[in-house]
Amino acid sequence: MKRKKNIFLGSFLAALMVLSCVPDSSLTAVVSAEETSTSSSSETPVNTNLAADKTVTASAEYSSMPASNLTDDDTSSRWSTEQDAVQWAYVDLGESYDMNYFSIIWESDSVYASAYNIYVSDDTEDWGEPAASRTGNTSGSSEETLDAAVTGRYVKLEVTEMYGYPSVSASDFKVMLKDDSQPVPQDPEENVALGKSAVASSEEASSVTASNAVDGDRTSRDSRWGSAMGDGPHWIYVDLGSVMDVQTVRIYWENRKATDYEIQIAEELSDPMSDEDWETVASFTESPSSTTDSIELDQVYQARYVRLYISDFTSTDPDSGETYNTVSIYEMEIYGGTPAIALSDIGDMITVETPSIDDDSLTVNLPEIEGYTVTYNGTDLEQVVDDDLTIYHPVVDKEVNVSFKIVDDETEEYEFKEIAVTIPGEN
Ligand SMILES: [Ca+2]
Ligand SMILES: [Ca+2]
Repeated sequence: MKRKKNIFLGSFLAALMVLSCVPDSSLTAVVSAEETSTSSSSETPVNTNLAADKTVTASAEYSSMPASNLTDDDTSSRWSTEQDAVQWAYVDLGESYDMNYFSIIWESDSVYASAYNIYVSDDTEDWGEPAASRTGNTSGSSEETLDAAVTGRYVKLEVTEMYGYPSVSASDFKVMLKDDSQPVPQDPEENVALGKSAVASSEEASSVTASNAVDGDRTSRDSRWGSAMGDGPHWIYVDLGSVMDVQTVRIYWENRKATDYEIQIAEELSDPMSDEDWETVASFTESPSSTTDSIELDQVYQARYVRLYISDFTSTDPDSGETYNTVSIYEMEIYGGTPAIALSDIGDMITVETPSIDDDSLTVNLPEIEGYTVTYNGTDLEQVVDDDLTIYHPVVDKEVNVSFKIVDDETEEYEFKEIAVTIPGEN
């Protein structure tokens, strides 16, 4: 184990001594030399799991429970040795980092290591003395916080005694440089709009307030924001509480009525708020292609406020044909990155247009999303709507279930989605 030296105090004293006897130019040289020599340890990101997705080498591992399960950020997968203690696993962080915190989630609350050591080293031969040692543990999860940070590339978890079951097993191992004075970094896949405050230009009724757009419910009609009756513009914005990364905005529209709308951002708002406060980062002059409207911005923006500004919309719903002069969304989500979309969410983007008696073919709208393939998969009544979407009008109205297959191109995972549609009869 290598203790981190108190470098900053050292360089400050050195600078003071130099300052008293030489011109300013020399001082600069001395300070930059010190900075260079300490650069490797100053780059450790704080409050970040340094072990995430890093390579793990273990003394033993069961084939279906490899040691890589320790660093996959998934507590449902675990490393198991199927061998008794003493066993170990070490993580290669890729480069040398400072660290002062370790956490381990063991197999369960009844199967855990009662004694273990954690070593930190820059090589895998000489581990030195443990950075942390524990005996008498009685918990399914363990945390170790050091008084002073240590530095190294390799971090070894050594289990010397198990409780509950003899073979060594754990589901998660995290390594961090914790600094409570610094904010926890934003998770790019977290919806940072969830539960934040939202403000709208108007609300149709007290049951469809702006806050319904950030309550986490994307599908319930009674958990939506609806504008007042009347032409636009209408808008709704979310206050994230502080300036955050913004790259993806997902709007879950009640219907596809908006025909001209923008995503706008602001770092701060005037009092009273003005249209001048807002910068437009995405704009659309057609209806969204699906009610789930995933808008990926051209870069990561910094913003505290994110606004959906709807300049214009049609009062008639292009899918159902119903006319109602408001615009409405179920939910607005904001992400710092570009998280994957759940297959079920893509299924929700498919729409089937209700045919009239004159239509001889069924119109389906399939979302086009990079990395996913959505295909029409037939119906449960091929004599009414066949494989080519041809309609054979029945004698009386018939409800047909139209099936779609949604595939994640990379993982080849798939899901089916069925949408019921009524085919008008001849009579
Ligand atoms: Ca795991
Ligand atoms: Ca909602």
